[in-house]
Amino acid sequence: MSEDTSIPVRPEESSAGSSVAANLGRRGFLRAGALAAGAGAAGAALRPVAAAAADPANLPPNVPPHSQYLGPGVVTNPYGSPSPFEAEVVRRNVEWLTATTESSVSFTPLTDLHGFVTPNGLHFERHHGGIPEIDPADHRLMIHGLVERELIFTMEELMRLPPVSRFHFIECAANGGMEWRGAQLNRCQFTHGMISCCQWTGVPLKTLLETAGLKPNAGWILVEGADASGLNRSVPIEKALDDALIAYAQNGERLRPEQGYPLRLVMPGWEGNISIKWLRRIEVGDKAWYSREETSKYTDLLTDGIARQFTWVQEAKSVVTFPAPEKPVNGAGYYTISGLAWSGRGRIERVDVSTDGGRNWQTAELQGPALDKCLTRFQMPWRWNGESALIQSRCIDSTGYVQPTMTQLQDLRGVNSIYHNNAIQTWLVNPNGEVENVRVA
Ligand SMILES: Nc1nc2c(c(=O)[nH]1)N[C@H]1C(S)=C(S)[C@@H](COP(=O)(O)O)O[C@H]1N2
Ligand SMILES: [Mo]
Repeated sequence: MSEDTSIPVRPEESSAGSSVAANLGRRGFLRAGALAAGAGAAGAALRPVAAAAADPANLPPNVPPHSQYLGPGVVTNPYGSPSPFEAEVVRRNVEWLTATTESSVSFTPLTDLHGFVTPNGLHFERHHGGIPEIDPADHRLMIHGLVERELIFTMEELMRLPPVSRFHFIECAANGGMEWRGAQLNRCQFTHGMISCCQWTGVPLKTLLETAGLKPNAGWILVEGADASGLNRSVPIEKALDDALIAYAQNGERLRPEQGYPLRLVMPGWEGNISIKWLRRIEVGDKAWYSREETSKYTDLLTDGIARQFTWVQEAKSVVTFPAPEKPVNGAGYYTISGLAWSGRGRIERVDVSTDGGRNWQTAELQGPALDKCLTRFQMPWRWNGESALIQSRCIDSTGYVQPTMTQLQDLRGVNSIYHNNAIQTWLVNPNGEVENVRVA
């Protein structure tokens, strides 16, 4: 019985043994908590909810209460939610980054994910005017401009068309934007969490444009959202006719309001800004519109004072998700280094991992499938000797492009950029197991 404390505890379960692990974990949290203390709400969100130590009363040979009594029945929780023991696995924001929460970002907890799919409730969010509440019965998608037939689709009409389902990541161009001048945020969630990956279901944009009939001089489209920001971007017709998707579902269910319910554009491999949420209008034209989001924003100021423009593609990038600042190492011994890699130009071909700051590299195993413009999980066995280690990953995509170091990136781009930081990340593992965001190259 769980009340029977007379049953001896096995030595390895003794409080001395488990408190080391618990303290290590707690130190890891405290460190992240100290960073986030300056970050207001994020500090509160980082406090651990439960100690990791086991209750000896629930361990063999005892029979724990959950094996002795009936649990709640079906539809106790009609939609379903994660175990209360997973309460720390949530999106987080960094309060000082933005002036309001309506025009802000929340980050995916990458270090708590498995495989390559992001659960819908953990997909990162980037809104410019908050989340509109849209009744699908009231939503329309309009196609006009240089077309033979101007069209207005209801959701019901769109959902009668043959759908496709494809796995793709969406990454904000500003992912890692705070790290250009050196290591800043001590949590992988904040350095890399503006990326998520879902199976998106919808209609190829090509189908809709062909139904409308493109005029011969159609060269660009403008895509626009129905939120208060009315966000809009220009897209060359070649990409629009290639793999652009008008999506109404993610990971098997209708889009979440945060992801653009009832309809969004998914522009595979391109900066997230172009994947317009709450999509209401597509105008076909013969040139780009040069909107706010492709002039004042989403351009990259170089050292000579000239800004790069229309830098659509998210170049190949990777990050180790274990170990990481929020996932410390618990004593010398056997571990599996794990992480995620992706490329906006194709598939991930190879990922190399270094434990000595990039001096020596070993090829990691790709968990597979390694899909086009999709997150790919990699892993490598690691025996930690308890000494300081500098963990890095470097990916190569199907075009042969190799993920650069920050020095290589800055040689090309300077330090004025916010967007398109795809540099190699370094995590310093300290002898006490704590892990820190550092810059070595
Ligand atoms: N209508 C509209 N679409 C939008 C935005 C927005 O604010 N309004 N944000 C864009 C940006 S900057 C990004 S990175 C992605 C984020 O998609 P997510 O919130 O589903 O992660 O949506 C893009 N689409
Ligand atoms: Mo973005």
